Amino acid sequence: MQVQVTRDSDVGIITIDNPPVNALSPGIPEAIGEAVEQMERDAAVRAVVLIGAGRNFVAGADINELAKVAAGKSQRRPLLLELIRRMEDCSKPIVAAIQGNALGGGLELAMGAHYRVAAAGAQVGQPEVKLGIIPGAGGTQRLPRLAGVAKAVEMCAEGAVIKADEAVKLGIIDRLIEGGLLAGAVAFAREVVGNRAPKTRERNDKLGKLGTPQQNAAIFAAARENVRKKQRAPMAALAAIDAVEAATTLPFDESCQVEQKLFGQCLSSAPAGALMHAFLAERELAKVPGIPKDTPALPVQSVAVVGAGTMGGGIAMVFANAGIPVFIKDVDQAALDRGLSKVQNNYATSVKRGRFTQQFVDERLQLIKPTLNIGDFSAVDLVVEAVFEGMAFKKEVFAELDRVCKPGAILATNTSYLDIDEIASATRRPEAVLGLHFFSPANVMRLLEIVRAKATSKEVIATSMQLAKRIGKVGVLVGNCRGFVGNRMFSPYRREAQFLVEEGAEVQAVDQALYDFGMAMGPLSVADLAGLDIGWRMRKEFRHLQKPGVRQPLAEDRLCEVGRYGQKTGAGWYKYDQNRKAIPDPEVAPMVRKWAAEAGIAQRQISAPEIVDRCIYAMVNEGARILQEGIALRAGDIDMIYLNGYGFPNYRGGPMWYADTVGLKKVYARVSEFHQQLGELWEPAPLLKQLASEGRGFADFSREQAAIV
Ligand code: T1G
Repeated sequence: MQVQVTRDSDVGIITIDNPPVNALSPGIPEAIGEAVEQMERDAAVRAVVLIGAGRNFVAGADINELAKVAAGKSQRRPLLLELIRRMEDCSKPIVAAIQGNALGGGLELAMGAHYRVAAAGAQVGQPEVKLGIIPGAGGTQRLPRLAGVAKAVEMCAEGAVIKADEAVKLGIIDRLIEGGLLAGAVAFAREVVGNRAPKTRERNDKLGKLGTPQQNAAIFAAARENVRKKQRAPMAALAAIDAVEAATTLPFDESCQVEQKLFGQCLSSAPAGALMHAFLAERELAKVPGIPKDTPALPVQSVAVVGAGTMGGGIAMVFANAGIPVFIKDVDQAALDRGLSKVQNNYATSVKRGRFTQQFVDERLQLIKPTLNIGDFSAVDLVVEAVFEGMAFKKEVFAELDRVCKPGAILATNTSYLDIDEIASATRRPEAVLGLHFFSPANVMRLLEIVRAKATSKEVIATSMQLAKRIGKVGVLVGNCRGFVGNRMFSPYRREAQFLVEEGAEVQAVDQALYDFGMAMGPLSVADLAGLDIGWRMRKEFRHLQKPGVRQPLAEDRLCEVGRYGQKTGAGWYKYDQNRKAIPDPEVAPMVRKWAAEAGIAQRQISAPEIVDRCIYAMVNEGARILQEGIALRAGDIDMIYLNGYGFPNYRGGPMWYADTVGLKKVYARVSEFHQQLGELWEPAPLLKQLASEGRGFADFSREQAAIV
């Protein structure tokens, strides 16, 4: 039974028991409603406690179900809204007893009770906006009645959760319970027998006087300005503000209808579908065919990092921040000192910005142990190598690590594109070798590509997946190929951005089009940040592998030849001032025009939509190959890489989700068009062609693959 009814003498207890988080899945609101009816009828019951089983109260509506409604595959019935009203109308006092999370519909349910008590550490919030929707069961109406208009607007528009002690101060929670929550809640319920608090929907004292909208006008204006500034797709946040505003200007029933209407509009919007996909896809990552959740993981109590450069230092910070002691090694004292001073500077900045306290930083720095002696690594559980990219050198490092480290220690490389099987071949423990590909700055970026090589053992993969969580990263398991998933797809994206400029687009127009699409930065700005010389050097190194007759990037190589490497030399696609602020450089366009003329590249006007299609579909076409080759387990895994490591807008769900929403037929047609115009780099991926002809999407394909496994 997902909803249980018991009794402690004169107090009835309703327990919601729907693991893992007591989401309000179909059947649960109905069962709570029946339990309330039963309590109302039972003459022996004088008060009621509503509690969640396990660690949480209720994490809200079931997001799997909402996603179906958002996709038009299911109908929504406002059962929760009705249930909450019914609870408020109950003649006996109902006390919601909150432990863990009361979020979204969970908080709405609790606000339908007459009282709320909470265990220390509990938290409440209306995080719906993070899913592209607004509270849909009266949250925008009842929260301002408990917490006041300003706080309710903030909570509904920004989605942040708040801790129980703050919730007490705000009036959302009536009492903190020390000791056992259920016993405390039952005792509280006895105190209020015969003295039921007013229904939340009738508590109007914190709303200001109805009919005098000007008194809250400044709050709403400021909130709107704030979300427009902070959010690139503020539709849901603005709707949340509108709904709270309605609570202050209309009678409850009417303003509830406003909420319902806005909720429905948000739920059927593209951002809602994308954001719910992102929530669910992030949780799917842990599900790896053949590696069940209970696969034994190896203990990771100490770590070592080889290489104290920007990457190595950042990686050391990641482990230290998670409380894991970490050695950091470089070849000489000067390199080590440079690396450590960068780490110290990073921490100092975090203290200045209020992200960490000085004490936290001091403790973390204690955990970072610089060394020149690889012998210090003999007892560590994991080593992450972050030396410069060169196969011969990496193999030397791994051979040495293999000699020094204890049997069973995991040896990971942070390479961005080298073959991990070959690196593993330098050791006698290929089963313990894998890629842990952090993204720069490692202490900030959430993404971690976990690269599985041929021989990597299940235990090593399971350990790495769990470790990713522990160090606060989104770990995505990928296969071994050049550039893995992220960089392999980024390369055609960047290539097309460059080609577009060579064909006549303005540098700023390319960046602006992709920024407007939602990318955190335009591709040419990213190139300047990363350094144009990296690609230039790689192209020189691998020139012998280039197929004759296939178009190669030209402009960035030429920019490098004239000393424009990007931000690091003060100029690349843009000029940079002392603060590294990009300034459009009028010298660039004529240079590129000249190079293009020499290479016989025709010039033309290029529209913003074409810029977006060229760059994004180049990425998607490569993603389709990656998916078909099994380098990524699911389309959603690719999306998680792009959302967490490449600045892809979360409200578009990731490149593969975006392609599905456009429709693969359309995407395929456009890719085919580019293929005709631009040649073999645009050959449509076979999977894209197949799915387009079958009228299916990447998500459908991934679901079917999962079913086969
Ligand atoms: N629905 C369905 N499944 C959920 C869920 C939910 N609301 N919340 C969590 N899960 C699953 C999750 O997929 C995972 O599954 C497992 O629980 C553990 O989650 C009407 C419209 C509660 C803070 O946005 O923020 O209410 O992987 O890995 O780190 O107005 O989950 O085990 O199969 O995240 O301990 C609003 C979302 C919904 C809250 C726990 N609610 N959840 O974090 O574990 S909309 C939310 C969370 C709504 C109403 C509306 C977190 C958590 P699996 P986890 P965690």
